[in-house]
Amino acid sequence: MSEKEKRTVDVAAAQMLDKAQEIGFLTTFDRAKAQEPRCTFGNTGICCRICIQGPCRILPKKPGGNKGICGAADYTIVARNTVRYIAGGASAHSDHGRHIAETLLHVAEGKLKDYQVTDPDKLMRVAKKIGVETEGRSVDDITKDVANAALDEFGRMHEQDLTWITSNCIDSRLAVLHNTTIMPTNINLSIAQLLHQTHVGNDADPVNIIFGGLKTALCDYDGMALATDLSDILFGTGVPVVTEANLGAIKADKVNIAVHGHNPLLSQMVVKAAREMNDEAKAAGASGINIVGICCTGNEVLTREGVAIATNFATQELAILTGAMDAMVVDVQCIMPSLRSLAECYHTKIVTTMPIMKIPGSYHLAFDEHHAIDSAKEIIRLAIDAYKNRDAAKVSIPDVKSTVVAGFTLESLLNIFKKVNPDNPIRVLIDAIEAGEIKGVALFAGCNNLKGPHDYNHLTVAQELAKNDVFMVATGCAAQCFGKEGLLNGEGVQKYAGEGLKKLFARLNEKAGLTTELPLVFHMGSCVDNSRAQELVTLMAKEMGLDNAEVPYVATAPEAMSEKAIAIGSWNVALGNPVHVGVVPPIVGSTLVNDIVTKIAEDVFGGFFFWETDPVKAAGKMVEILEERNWKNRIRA
Ligand code: XCC
Repeated sequence: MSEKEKRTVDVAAAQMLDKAQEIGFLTTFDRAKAQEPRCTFGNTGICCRICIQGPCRILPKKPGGNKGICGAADYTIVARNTVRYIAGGASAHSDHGRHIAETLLHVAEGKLKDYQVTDPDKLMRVAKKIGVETEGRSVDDITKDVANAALDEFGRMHEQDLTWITSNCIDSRLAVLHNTTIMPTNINLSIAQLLHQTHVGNDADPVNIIFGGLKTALCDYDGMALATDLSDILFGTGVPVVTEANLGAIKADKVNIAVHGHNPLLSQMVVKAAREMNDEAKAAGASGINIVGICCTGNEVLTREGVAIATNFATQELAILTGAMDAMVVDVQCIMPSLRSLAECYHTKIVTTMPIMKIPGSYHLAFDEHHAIDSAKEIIRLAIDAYKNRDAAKVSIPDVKSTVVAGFTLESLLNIFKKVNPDNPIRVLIDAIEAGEIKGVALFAGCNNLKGPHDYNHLTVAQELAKNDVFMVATGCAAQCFGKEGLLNGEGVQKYAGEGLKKLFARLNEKAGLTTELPLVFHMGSCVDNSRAQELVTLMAKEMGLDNAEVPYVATAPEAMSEKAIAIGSWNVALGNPVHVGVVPPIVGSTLVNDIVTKIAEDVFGGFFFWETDPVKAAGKMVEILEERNWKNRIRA
C-alpha cells in the first residue's frame, strides 16, 4: 500500500484529502499521524489518571514502580480504565434514549405540537411487550404509560430488573445475567455506581470491576433498545428505501445541509421543514434544498426518510471541503470540534443545537422541542443565507456515489422473509443455515479509527464474509462505509457473495416484490439500532430452541473508536455474542484482564472479545466461530 492508499479506501475522500493538502488544511488524518508514536503506557491501558497524585504508570522493572502510588496493580488500573469507557458510552446512549422518552411523554400530554405518534402499531407492539395494558385505552394513555415505563428505567428507587432487558431477552439469557449478578435495575444508578466503584481507593478486584462494567453495559443496551422503540413510535418504523451515499450526494445547484450527530428529534424536523421550504431556496437562486446525513442521525433519517449519506465519522470534515456545504447542523456525539476552523475557510455555517454540545466560535441555536419546526426553519434559513455567500470557485464535489437500498428495521426484514415463509419468517434464515447455504449471521457495528486506513477494515471483513456465505447486517459508521462502497445494493451481491449466499438472495429477490434487488448488507440503522440486531439473534435463538450463545451469530466492530462502541461490544459479550474488534484496545497491559474478556468471558457468558487488526484473519476467525457453533448444534440435534 502506498502512503496515499494508507489513508482511505474511499475514492471521494481521497480526492478531498488531496484538496486539503493543496489548501494547507490539516485534517483529522494529519492529526492522527501527528499522534504517532503513541505512548505505550496509555496505549496498553496501564496509565492511571483517576486521582491527581498521578498519572501513574506501571514500570515493572523499577522497585516500587510495578504499582501505582496507591498500590493499584496493572490489572486494577486496566480494569478501571476499561469500565470507565463503558460508563461514558452508556451515559451517551441512555441519555439519548431518555430525551426521546421525555419527548414522547410530552407528546401524549399534548405539550408538543410538532411531534406525534406516527406508528401506532409499533406503540401497541411495544406496549404489549413491556406489559402495558392496551385494551379499550386511548393512544395517548398507552403512550403515556410506555414513555413513563421508559423514564422509570433511569431513576426507579425499587429493585426491579430493567424492563427493556427482561422483555427483549429469553429466559436462559436472563438466568445468566441473574446468576452473574449483572442484571441492572436503574440506568443512572449503575453508571453512578461504576464511577464510585472505580474511584481511588475503591474496588481493586479486576473481576468485580469487569462485572460492574458489564452491568453498566447492559444499561447501555437498555437505553438504546428503548431509544429504538420510542423513535419508531414517534417517527415511524423504516421500510426499504432507495437512495445514495458518498460525497457525490452533495449537489452543486442546491442548498446543502448536513444533519450530523445522533438524535432524530432534531434531524427529523430539519428534513420535514426542508420539504416545505424549497421555494425559499429557489428565491435565493438554488434549485432546492438537499439534506444529507453524517454519522448516526444520518442513519436515522436514512432509515425513515430515505435521506442520502454524505459520509461517515472520519471524513466528516471533507464534506465541508467540497465547498458546497452550506450548513452543518449538529446535535450530540461524534462531532469533531475541528469542523469550525475548517468552516472558516468556506461559507459553511456550523450550527450547534444542544445545551451539552457547543463548539467555540460556531453558531448556537438552542433547539426547542416546543417550537421544533420553527427551530428547524430557522436553521434552514441560516443555510439559505449562507448559500448566497458560496464561492463557486471553491466548489469541487467528487463525482463519486453509490446506490443504497436501506431501511431494514427488524420489522421490514421480517416482512421480506414473510414473502418466502408466511407462517414463520425467521425460518428463512435458519433453513438457509441448516441447509448449509449460509454459515450464519454477522453484525457490523461501530466507527472509524484512523489507527488503520479509513474504511479498509470494514470493507475487507465484509468482502471476506460475503465470500464465505455469511448473512450480514450493519449499523452506524460501518453501515455508512458499505453504503459508499456499493455493498448496500444488489450489485454487491453479484460482486462479492459466495454461491450459498447468492442462492438465498435469489429466493428472497424472487418473492420480495421490491422494485430493486436486495443489498449484500442489510442496513439496520444507527448505533442505538444495534438493539434491532440483538432482537434478530434472540428471535433466531427462540426458533432454534437455543440460548443466544449457541446461535451462529457474531458481531464485529472493525474500526471501533468511541466509548459507545466499547459499551456496545461489552453488552454483546454479556448477551452471548462473540465480538471481533479490529483495533487493539488499551487493555493488553494486563494479561489477567485481557484473558478475562477474551477467554474466561466465553465460559461465563458464551460471548467473548477477540482483537485482530488484520481484516482477512479476523473474517477467517469469525467464520471459524460460526462453523464451530453450527457443528455443536448438529451434534446437539
Ligand atoms: Fe462510532 Fe456508532 Fe460515532 Fe459512528 S456515529 S463514530 S459512535 S459508529 Ni454512531
